[in-house]
Amino acid sequence: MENSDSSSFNIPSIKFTKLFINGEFVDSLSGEEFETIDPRTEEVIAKISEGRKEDIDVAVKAARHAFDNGPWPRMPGVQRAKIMMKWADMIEENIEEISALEAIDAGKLYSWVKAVDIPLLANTIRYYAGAADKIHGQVLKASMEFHAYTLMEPIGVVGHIIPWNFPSTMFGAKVAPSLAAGCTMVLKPAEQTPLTALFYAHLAKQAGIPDGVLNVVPGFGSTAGAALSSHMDVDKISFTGSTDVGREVMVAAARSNLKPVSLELGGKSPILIFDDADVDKAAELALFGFLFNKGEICVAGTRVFVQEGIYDEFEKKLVEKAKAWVVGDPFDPKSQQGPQANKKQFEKILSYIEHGKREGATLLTGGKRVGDKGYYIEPTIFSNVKEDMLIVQDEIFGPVLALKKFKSIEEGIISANNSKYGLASGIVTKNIDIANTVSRSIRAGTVWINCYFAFGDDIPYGGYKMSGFGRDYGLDALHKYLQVKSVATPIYNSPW
Ligand code: TXE
Repeated sequence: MENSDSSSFNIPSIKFTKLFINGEFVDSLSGEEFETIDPRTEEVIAKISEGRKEDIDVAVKAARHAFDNGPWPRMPGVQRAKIMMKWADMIEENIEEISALEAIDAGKLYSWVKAVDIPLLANTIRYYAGAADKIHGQVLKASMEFHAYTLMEPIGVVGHIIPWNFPSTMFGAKVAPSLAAGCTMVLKPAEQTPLTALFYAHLAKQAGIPDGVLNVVPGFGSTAGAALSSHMDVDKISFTGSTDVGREVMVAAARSNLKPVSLELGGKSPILIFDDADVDKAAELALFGFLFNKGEICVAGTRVFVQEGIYDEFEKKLVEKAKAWVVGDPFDPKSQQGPQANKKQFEKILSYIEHGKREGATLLTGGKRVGDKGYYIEPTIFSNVKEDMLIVQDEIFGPVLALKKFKSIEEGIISANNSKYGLASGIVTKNIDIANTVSRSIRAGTVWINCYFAFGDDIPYGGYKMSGFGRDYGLDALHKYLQVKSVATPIYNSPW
């Protein structure tokens, strides 16, 4: 592992720091602010207005009014699509500034955000814009002389709560399908990464999204987030974050107005590498699988099981590659891994690493912070792990991998499924029979065969088991924001 130099990138000034409610940037009612921190330097980037329960109330009221009386849910889908397309173009026109904001707020690689995250967000908006005029119900073959059909109606006011690891792509995954469906919404970004969501809100207004349709209220989970999930006038909550908070959100939804909830939660995804794999390619895949976005991705492949015939060679190659991986400033084009997004995360990862050492796993490489400023951590690989160790069971959400040998296909499948989570999984083999058997046996929402992180706007994505339920992306996500109304009428003057 090398440490790259810091570059002298021109950081943009921060233009938007207030709550975005009913088409305006406004101070929070309490006048309180919180700091958003640059994880490269541990210094304050900006002070952000802190939304609390009373601000959520105002935002929900604006969204309610826009839903009940405004043009958005009533306009033809093609018109919503036109506005959304314009918004997507405007996001791409501002890609450099947005990418820089994302890099300083979340410690993400600038070049990657610019090449992948922001274009993906723009395309997500376009994908759902394309669906906005294709939302329709069915004509039903009804018994007893009724003519019946279904209408697909927008679910209403949606509350979105998103995390800090993919602030832009998560924003797109939630906002785009709900906008296309004709919903109005209040989005609470993570307190660690509020900058890009506010920028998108500003552009949404310029693009023509009517006031009150998209409201963005930065704030903390226990105040603003809890107020949103327990609000009596919010019709649906879409949440991405930790499993513990997901449970709280569901309880709050049940205790208030029984609003439907979708949860995209934690993961501890397995990758099974079989004896027939190309060892070098498999090591490359596994390396990227646990180090992409510094391991701060819920589908990270953090449990890698390698069949015994190639285990030793694989381990050697993987460790070599991890040692050559470049950790450094996210604006430096040589960097492959920036700082962890925030202090809490940084400390959590280091404490898991210490725990792994104490539990008796073998530390093959890494295990320490990099430098003495910024939240940088070495790529860390443990071998000789037992499956009940915390480093094998818990989501660490950092650049930490648990490596284990397996013998038979059956043993590999049992190990892969030995987790409370079920978000994603990977299989590396040239044998179609193995690929088919294993992909049907793994209890996870996604199986990647001979690839990893194969995301797409049209590929639904979400969890089994305690990784949550409901899907982001694909038309499945659009349907989360629609509800079915059945309409029936007699065909002729029936006795009914
Ligand atoms: O998550 P939280 P944290 C996992 C990952 C990480 C751990 C903790 O393992 O290390 O969670 O991260 C809002 N009511 N993931 O503490 O708290 C909060 O403000 C309503 C996996 O940051 O779940 C933020 O907007 N909302 C994950 C969002 O929930 C509440 C991504 C997520 O924060 C709330 C992030 C409450 N009571 C973390 N408390 C993934 N699935 O990708 C907090 N929030």
